[in-house]
Amino acid sequence: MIVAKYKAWLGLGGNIGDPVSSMGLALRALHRRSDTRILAVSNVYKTPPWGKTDQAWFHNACAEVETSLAPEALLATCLDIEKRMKRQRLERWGPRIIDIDVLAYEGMDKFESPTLTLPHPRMTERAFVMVPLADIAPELVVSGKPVAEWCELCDKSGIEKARNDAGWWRQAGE
Ligand code: PH2
Ligand code: MG
Ligand code: MG
Repeated sequence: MIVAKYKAWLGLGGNIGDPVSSMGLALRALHRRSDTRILAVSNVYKTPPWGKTDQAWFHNACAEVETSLAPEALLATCLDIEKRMKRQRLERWGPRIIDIDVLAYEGMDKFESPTLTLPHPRMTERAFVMVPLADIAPELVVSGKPVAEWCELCDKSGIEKARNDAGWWRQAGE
């Protein structure tokens, strides 16, 4: 059977525990699935908290995946991984061990359902999304502009590169 495959872009982040190893764990869980594989992963950035500022700094990264899951099924898969990693949802924009967001999906310039909005709301204003996304998809057009251009327009103050080894998300020996 021929299964259609699409590219999608994910944003990952966290500010409790060891977010870099949590993001690695989440990416490996996606890569192990037969319906999804990781094509590219950004550097990791340390980023000031956005929205709710009285909390620890985050680590953020983005990934490009190839998947046969439809957008909502991909989101459900990401949320299931968050749940298995014991993410607790206490307050909007509050501290979390892992957050996995579907940012964009090939061929879906605009998509709105009860569970998912694409592109991810406000992503183009958020440097913690656009800086890592520009590492792996500078030419991807989101809301009418390439990611690299949105990235130029963002307030990047405070953002620092934390990991730039391409395989940071893999486990030793993999
Ligand atoms: N996620 C949020 C709210 N604020 N700030 C940073 N720096 N990084 C995040 O991933 C983040 C945030 C809600 O998802
Ligand atoms: Mg989320
Ligand atoms: Mg989020």
